[in-house]
Amino acid sequence: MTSDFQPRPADRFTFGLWTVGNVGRDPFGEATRPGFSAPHIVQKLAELGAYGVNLHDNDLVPIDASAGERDRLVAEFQQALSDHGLVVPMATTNLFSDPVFKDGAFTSADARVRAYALQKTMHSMDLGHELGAQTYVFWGGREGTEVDASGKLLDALAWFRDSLNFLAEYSQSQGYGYRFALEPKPNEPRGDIFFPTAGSMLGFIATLDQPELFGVNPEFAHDTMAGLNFAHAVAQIIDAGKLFHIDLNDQKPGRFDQDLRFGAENLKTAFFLVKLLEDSGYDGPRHFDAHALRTEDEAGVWAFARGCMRTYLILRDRARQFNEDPEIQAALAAYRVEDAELSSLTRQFSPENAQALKNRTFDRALLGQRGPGLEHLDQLTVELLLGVR
Ligand code: GLT
Ligand code: MN
Ligand code: MN
Repeated sequence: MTSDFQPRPADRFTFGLWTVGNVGRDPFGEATRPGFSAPHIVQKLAELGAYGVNLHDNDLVPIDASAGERDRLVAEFQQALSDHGLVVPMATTNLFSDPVFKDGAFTSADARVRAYALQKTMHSMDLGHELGAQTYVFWGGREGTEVDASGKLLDALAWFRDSLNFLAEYSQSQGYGYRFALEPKPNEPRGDIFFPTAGSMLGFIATLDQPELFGVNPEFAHDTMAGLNFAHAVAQIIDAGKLFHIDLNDQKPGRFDQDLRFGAENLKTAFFLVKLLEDSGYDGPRHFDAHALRTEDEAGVWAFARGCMRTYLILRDRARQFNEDPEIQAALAAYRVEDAELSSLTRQFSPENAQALKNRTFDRALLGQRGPGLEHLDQLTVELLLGVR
């Protein structure tokens, strides 16, 4: 392993066109920097050592583009990808910017809007396939409500399910072979977004016609906005075999959606997340769904992008160090108490195991007295992160 923390394509770092292309607009202020052309983004990301670039349909092709304009933009993008050796692992649809989607896309109460959302997504899936994407993300930014007087809560779930079932079959009928990754978020831009957490997505996936085609695209900032522990959410998704993609960034809890540079805010959670991803053998893209601060110019945008990747690599190296540190490993070993005989009783139910367990006497007071050593273990972790181990 090299320790220069220089990103390389083998690290599988990706950015969305919309991330480094973010122009710094917010609800109170106009753009603070110009956008970049897609070929320019491809060139810069390749120079920085990224592996790929992801996109919404309208990041590349304006919603009102003519067929000729579309073909020209796609061709220029493809040329840049091949010139600079970048791939497009993931594609998605913009179902949130245009006013037509102001009250939802797949969950709009207007059947015409729902049909248009399906049509737009099929065109976008065609584009993604043309560019080589194998993962298709659904982030339902407008799928939600401000007022539940709409009375559509149960209908919305059914409409969303019908849409995903339809699109999964479309992918198969076209031979696209997409895997779909559903992205939860609790709120913003809607007051309440449907499927606010990873757990709710996992529950919903089980109700689809072909659940094996669907997984989750969790985002660090989205769980953090809700005050949740992102590493815990990702662990549950991995346990379910559903980590199809991941959006890395950072966020202060309880704030508006900040999409900060990865590791900018919650370094410890970022460390445990990177350790979890690396230890679990996750081999998908590490996608940064973040953007440079609104204060920044173009140099700041590329400093942001480089920073996301470097921080990941540094944390990956710290995770390796954690796994190799004898004192930390000793503290971890001391934390766990194994008992082969008891484990053989609790691993699987049988009437005999149940009876043996009921007959057993436990010294509850003694068990309750044990100090597990977590203060020591956590301080060792902090010192490792601070670079003094
Ligand atoms: C938008 C959102 C992200 C989603 C993107 C995919 S678009 O930037 O904030 O969380 O992942 O649609
Ligand atoms: Mn995201
Ligand atoms: Mn976000």
